[in-house]
Amino acid sequence: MDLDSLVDTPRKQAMLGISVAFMIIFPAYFAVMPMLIDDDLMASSSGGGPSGEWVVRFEETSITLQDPVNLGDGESHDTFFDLESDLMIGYVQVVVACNDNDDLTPGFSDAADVASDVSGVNSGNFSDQSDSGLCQGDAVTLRWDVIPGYNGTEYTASDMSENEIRAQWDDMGFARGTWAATITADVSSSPGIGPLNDNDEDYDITWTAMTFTLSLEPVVEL
Ligand SMILES: [Ca+2]
Ligand SMILES: [Ca+2]
Repeated sequence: MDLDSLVDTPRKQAMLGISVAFMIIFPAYFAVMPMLIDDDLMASSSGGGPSGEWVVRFEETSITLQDPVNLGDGESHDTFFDLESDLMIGYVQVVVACNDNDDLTPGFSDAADVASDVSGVNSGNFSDQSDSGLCQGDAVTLRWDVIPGYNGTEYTASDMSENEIRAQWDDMGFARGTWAATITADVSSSPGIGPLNDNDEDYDITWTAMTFTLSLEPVVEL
């Protein structure tokens, strides 16, 4: 087949012209197309996700355990909080509340001494804490941040990918296990004898683990 037989009619000339045009246009199209696609979208296919602005929200659900106890002066109570969750855990805390209102005269408020035992908690390098406080509301609060800086407040992240944000709020599986604390009563009563004298106190012990799921919403500039 020689060139003349390919172009010996106007129709064949037109067909050849179209074929040549496509041979030129297609390679050019595929060479140029990647340059037209946003760099961030190309990066997403490799796993990093697009970087940009995100509204980060924490949809929180708390796990709580109430462990009320009545104690006399110097008596102790061990309290345990078995914690398991498939969700992320932001923090764990124990609050010991008491309200001493059974003294004949003011000025003899009872108190709570609280000391934790985190030896039964999986990993995380949590440190034991202890504190004392008067029975006028929340006497003692001990709190452990499972994820550093966690406060559950919505914010806007800039120049970060979805994966980077999720990594920042990953609890690494820490904080599961048995949290424990010992509460010791310090009952103070006004001088004198009699059945009306203050000789005990009610302590409300509340354990809380704040779990959450992340909600990420890209900020789209219109
Ligand atoms: Ca008292
Ligand atoms: Ca009391």
